[in-house]
Amino acid sequence: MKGSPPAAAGAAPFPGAAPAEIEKAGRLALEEATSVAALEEATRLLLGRRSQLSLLHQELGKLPADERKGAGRLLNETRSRLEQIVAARRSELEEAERAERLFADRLELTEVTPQPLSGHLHLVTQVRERLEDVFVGMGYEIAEGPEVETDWYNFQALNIPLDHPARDSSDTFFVRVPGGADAYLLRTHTSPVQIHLLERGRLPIYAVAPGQVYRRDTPDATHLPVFHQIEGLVVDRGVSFGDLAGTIETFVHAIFGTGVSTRLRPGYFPFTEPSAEFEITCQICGGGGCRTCSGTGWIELGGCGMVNPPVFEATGVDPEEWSGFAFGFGIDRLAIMRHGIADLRAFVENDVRFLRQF
Ligand code: 2U9
Repeated sequence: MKGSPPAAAGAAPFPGAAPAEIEKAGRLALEEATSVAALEEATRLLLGRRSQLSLLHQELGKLPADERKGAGRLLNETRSRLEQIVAARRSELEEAERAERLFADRLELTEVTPQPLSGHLHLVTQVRERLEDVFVGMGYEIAEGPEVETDWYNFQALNIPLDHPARDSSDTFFVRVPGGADAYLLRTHTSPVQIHLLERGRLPIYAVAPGQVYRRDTPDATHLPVFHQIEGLVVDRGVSFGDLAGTIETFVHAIFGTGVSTRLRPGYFPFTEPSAEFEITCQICGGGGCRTCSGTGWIELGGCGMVNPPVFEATGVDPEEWSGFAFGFGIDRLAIMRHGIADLRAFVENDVRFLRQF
């Protein structure tokens, strides 16, 4: 601490502590004060009405007249030096306390830079791409087609009779196109894509058609009005039902692992004959039997069969020369089976807490 040097202890005429000693002790006390409050207390003791310095001042009158003036000056100078030190120390301590208060009152304004949220593909898209990879690996091409179709491609060419319940307006979304034909609709399956392929006439065909399809269903745990299918079509010379069974087993192993078995049960579809439903080992119980598989140990994945000759005839393919098989299943349904998801609606609710798990 800066300040004037202590006054030399003159031959002061005071009894008790001389002003020089008071000043020395006072400087020390002022330096040791570490807060404004402590400084005020030290100042009160040092310079206050009942301080030694004030008492000495009161004693001045008792001194002989010729000493009084010098002694008075000595006391005043001592007081004034100490007051300077108090002022300097006060501004130091006030500044320190202000800084401390500011620090304590500061607002935490540190900006937290959010991690950029990196999006990812929806689970259904991931499963679709995985399926595409598996089939491409088996030598299939990926085929796509329009989602708005005509009655011909969605029903007639597939041998679906006029009175088939699937044609009912309670099952199919019909589309009114201004100035267009009446019979536009949202495809109810991806089968029209294969009709386009057959009509194109470039044989043999090894293709899968994945995509979005539409049915007038009320959403519930196992139904969505917009869902995803993948259908396969193979047309070649001498294609057999055994080829179909082997193909199904191959892709089921690729998707679910070789520990999962497949089996076929008789079924019926207008576009395939014979037709079958294919089942895989229940993914919940591993085949032991549970509520999900009604105790059978098997769970249905999709349908399949040999292409029905009327479909070949409708598309200009000679059924005497060519034979083929087809299969189809729901991608969303496969995804919930693979990932143990209880309710299909989770796929369209867009709750990121659900979506980011996959
Ligand atoms: C052509 C010839 C035959 C495609 C097939 C199925 C059996 C089938 C359903 C499973 C569940 C659709 O998602 S799902 O509702 N599909 O059971 N689909 S055979 O047969 C075809 C397709 C096109 C020209």
